[in-house]
Amino acid sequence: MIKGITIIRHAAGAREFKALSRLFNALGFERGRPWQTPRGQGAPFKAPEGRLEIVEGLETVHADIWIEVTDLDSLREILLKEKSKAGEVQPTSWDSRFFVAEPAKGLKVLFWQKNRPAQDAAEGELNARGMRFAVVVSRWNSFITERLLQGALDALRRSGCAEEDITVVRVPGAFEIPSQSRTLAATGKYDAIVTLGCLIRGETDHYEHISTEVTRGIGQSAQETGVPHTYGVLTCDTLEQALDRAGLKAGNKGFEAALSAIEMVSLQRKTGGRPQGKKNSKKKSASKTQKKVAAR
Ligand code: DLZ
Repeated sequence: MIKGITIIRHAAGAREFKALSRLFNALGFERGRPWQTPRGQGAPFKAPEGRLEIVEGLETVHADIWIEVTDLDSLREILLKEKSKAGEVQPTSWDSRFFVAEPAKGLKVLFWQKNRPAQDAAEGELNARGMRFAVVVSRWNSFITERLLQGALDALRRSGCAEEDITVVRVPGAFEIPSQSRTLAATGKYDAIVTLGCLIRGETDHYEHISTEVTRGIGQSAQETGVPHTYGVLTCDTLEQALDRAGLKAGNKGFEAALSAIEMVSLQRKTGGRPQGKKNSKKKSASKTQKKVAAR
């Protein structure tokens, strides 16, 4: 029933409103839709995750808002650069570090980050801000694939991906997914490709051939272009099974495929894949393989 949590901060005048909007934008929050009426204005900012936590007892630090972050030190640098008050980083008693900032008079914001053991394995994060995705979805069994698409879009938006960074491309059937995915990957415009389709065994005697070819083609496109592709193509025996995997009993495989895509982009950036920022928009940034593929 509950959809979200909103914390309202009344800015002390238009100047503070502008300064806070600028700062929160610089910190990496996704901007919501701003509003303005004769009585005032609002600038919403969204976080990938929201929590309401009720605390009793020993907690001594006071702040109006607590924000969990993935890179505490860079964030503090941004605040200092923006001439915001930011206290020293301190350890908590719960295996984390934090500092308190006061970006406007009387507004205390606590930023914290969980400690991770040094030997922790590299893994991707689920923040899609600044990442660009193409979603290739087939129309065959659209009753199912449109649900997968809604799941994928939901995952991307909730993870901070901006609307203009999502491109949806529809193809006739699952068989067409690999070639279109490859065309898109080769443009160099996307950080990852999410593939969505639905093959139902009962409806086709060449089910085995199509599903093998689709799976192989998607994998091959990923390997040859270097662009992560994730697999949200259902291969089911019955419509009922497909329905379960498109939002009923077994979750939504479109949502899962989109989350995997975000994680893979993040991981690729951490492990020396395509550099952040240079990604994609200019032809110059495409890898040699991508250029070769594009030229075919
Ligand atoms: C032909 C066909 C059949 C029989 N079944 C499916 C299916 O269950 N799911 C799907 O996505 N596509 C199916 N197709 C269409 C092929 O994927 C392809 O679009 C056509 O053969 C045209 O190349």
